[in-house]
Amino acid sequence: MASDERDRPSVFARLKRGLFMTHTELLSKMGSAVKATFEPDPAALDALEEGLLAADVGPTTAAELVAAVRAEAGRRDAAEEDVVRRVLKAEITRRLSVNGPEVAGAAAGSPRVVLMVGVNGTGKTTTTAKLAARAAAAGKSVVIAAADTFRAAAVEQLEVWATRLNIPLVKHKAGSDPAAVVHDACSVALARKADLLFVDTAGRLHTKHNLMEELSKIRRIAARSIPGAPHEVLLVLDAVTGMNGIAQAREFTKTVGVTGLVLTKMDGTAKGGVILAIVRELALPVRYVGVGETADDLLDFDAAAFAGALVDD
Ligand SMILES: Nc1nc2c(ncn2[C@@H]2O[C@H](COP(=O)(O)OP(=O)(O)O)[C@@H](O)[C@H]2O)c(=O)[nH]1
Ligand SMILES: [Mg+2]
Repeated sequence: MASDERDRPSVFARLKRGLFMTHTELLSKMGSAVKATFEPDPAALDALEEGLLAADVGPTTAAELVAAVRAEAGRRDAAEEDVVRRVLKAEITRRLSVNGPEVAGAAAGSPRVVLMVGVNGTGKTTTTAKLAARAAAAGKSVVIAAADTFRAAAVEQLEVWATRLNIPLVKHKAGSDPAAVVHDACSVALARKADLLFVDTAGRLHTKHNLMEELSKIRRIAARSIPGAPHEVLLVLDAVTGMNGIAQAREFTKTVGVTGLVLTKMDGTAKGGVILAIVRELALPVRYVGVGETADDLLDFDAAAFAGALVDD
């Protein structure tokens, strides 16, 4: 976690608020899963599996988590009340602790470039602004590139954020080549000796091939201007639509070299368990979780804290 100790309770509380529905449902199923201390109750284990499925962890993960609980609860020396909770927490934490591809550091004195990708409406622009805001608040020098040139509204949306946050924004007019925006933004970031350059991109679906080509070109242009860029590629996924977006997500991971995930809209109707299904599918680490629409509503992802928020009282 980048935030200091004093921030921890509030971060945890906000994560827990976001997961409240999932948490409550799961707890109600979890309670009776193991009645006798070392005698798992099959009906209760079925109820637990149902609860996990309702939390959107996916059928494979649900079955495996129940199997883990059954195995542990069946051990004669597992004479503890909270065996279900303990096993679930450990298993969920382990499954979410994915290393993912190595994230390159920026060369000394050159900006670190973070590329935001994903399909339309997942929260790329909002997350770009949130990340820029938190970096600026931490005293970093930040530049934003409006490389979603597909719609004029996209540039305007980012401009509103940039103005409010007082962060320099590099933009061209709608319809121009996004790689040219990135080229300019790299020059601006270098000239300002910025620490970070965040690149917002377009996410339209109907021209998937062009979009992927466009992202490849953005990558090439960034790498030509700044060594090692983009240092990080964050795939932004909407937790509400969850697994529906997984096919497209795989497309991005194949073609643009995603280094990590951002799961947005965890404050809404999303079932928290979907993170387990997504991480299992994409084998990429979750870096951030979006829990609202304001600049503050972004949490660093912490596997153990997430597991705790899901299954602790
Ligand atoms: N509740 C909630 N809304 C979000 C979150 N992240 C983004 N949004 C909203 O989702 C909508 C689409 O976000 P946007 O950043 O424009 O998505 P983009 O098309 O990927 O750039 C906007 O109305 C955002 O305010 C989040 O974490 N929680
Ligand atoms: Mg956008």
